[in-house]
Amino acid sequence: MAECTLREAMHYARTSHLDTTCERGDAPVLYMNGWDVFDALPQLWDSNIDQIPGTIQPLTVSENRKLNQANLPQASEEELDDQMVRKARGLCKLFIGAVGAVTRIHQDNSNAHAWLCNIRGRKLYVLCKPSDSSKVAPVATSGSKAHGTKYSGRLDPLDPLAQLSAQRNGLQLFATVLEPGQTILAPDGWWHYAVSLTPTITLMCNFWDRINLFGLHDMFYEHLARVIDTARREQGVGPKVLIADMNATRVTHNPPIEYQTMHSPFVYVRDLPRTDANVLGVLRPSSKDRCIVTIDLEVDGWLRTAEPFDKGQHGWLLAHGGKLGLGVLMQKVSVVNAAQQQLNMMPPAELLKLQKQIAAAGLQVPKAEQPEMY
Ligand SMILES: O=C(O)CCC(=O)C(=O)O
Repeated sequence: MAECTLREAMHYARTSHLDTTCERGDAPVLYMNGWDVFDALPQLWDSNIDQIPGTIQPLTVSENRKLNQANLPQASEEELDDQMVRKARGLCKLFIGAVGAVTRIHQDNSNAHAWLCNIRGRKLYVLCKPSDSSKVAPVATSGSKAHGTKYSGRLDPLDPLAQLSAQRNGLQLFATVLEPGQTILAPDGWWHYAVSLTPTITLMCNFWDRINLFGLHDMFYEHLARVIDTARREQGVGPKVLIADMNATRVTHNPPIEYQTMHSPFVYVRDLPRTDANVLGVLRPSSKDRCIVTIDLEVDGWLRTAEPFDKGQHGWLLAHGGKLGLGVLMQKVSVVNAAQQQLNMMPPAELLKLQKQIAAAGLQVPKAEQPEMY
């Protein structure tokens, strides 16, 4: 990361190709890549900037507003308006590229679509289909970021050998040179690569419509999970760091069993069975405030999702956080169903008798432990 003024960055982008330092390999080509221009200069923001003419209906702002209202109802309308403007403008980034400045092939985070508008200069873009992912040789970068990319590929589309092997593997490369004033759309999951052929200025904006809205939800809940996680830790009420003892009791479930979340509004999915591990994402209630997850392996209080979570990684969920003061987060659906079934199958007279006995004893019908809400 290099620090410089905007004027210096512009000067560098305009002139760096005039000497041969980079060409000789004596210095890398620097790229001002993904500058939060509208956060830095909010006076330049105009709510029309992130609009897309035509049939695409971006839902980024309206859906974010709904998610905020549902999950953070204490915010006032003005606060919400302000947050939405910040959100929208934070998704638009500026790129100032010298000749040869490259953005390696990658997929955008959170299933976002992106439009990239070339304001100045000419840029070569190479795109590959999501279904060709394995041929792009994806490497997941560590952790997950709020913006930018989590998935980059090893493929260098300009390397003649890579082109040959792409041809042999049946990998389709879609290439175009973007002229000033032209915009390219990289839909959710499409791999994209860019190289500046002349000095360039590009505006990029991530957005979501009805096709990839789930990605926006994931991003929202993941962010919320992180904020809460951090706050809990800072206040000392969060989960203690628990290093998973991989020799601890392991139980394999074959066939896998189903659990449902008890935890509202979501449960974290971590990449390791440790409370301080990366949050891969969150499981959201899909219906009636609950979501069902299938589990194949248990290590102490941790459950591994049977289905790979978030682009191929298995996620770990805390099943019973009693020891950690977290309360019960998950419960076995099979157990709940079995108890319910017993009650359902009981003849009405017997059921009434049971209820009377319970009431006479001053007991309550046992309920699942109430989850801690956060
Ligand atoms: O350098 C570029 O123009 C591409 C930027 C890009 O692909 C991105 O930010 O997702």
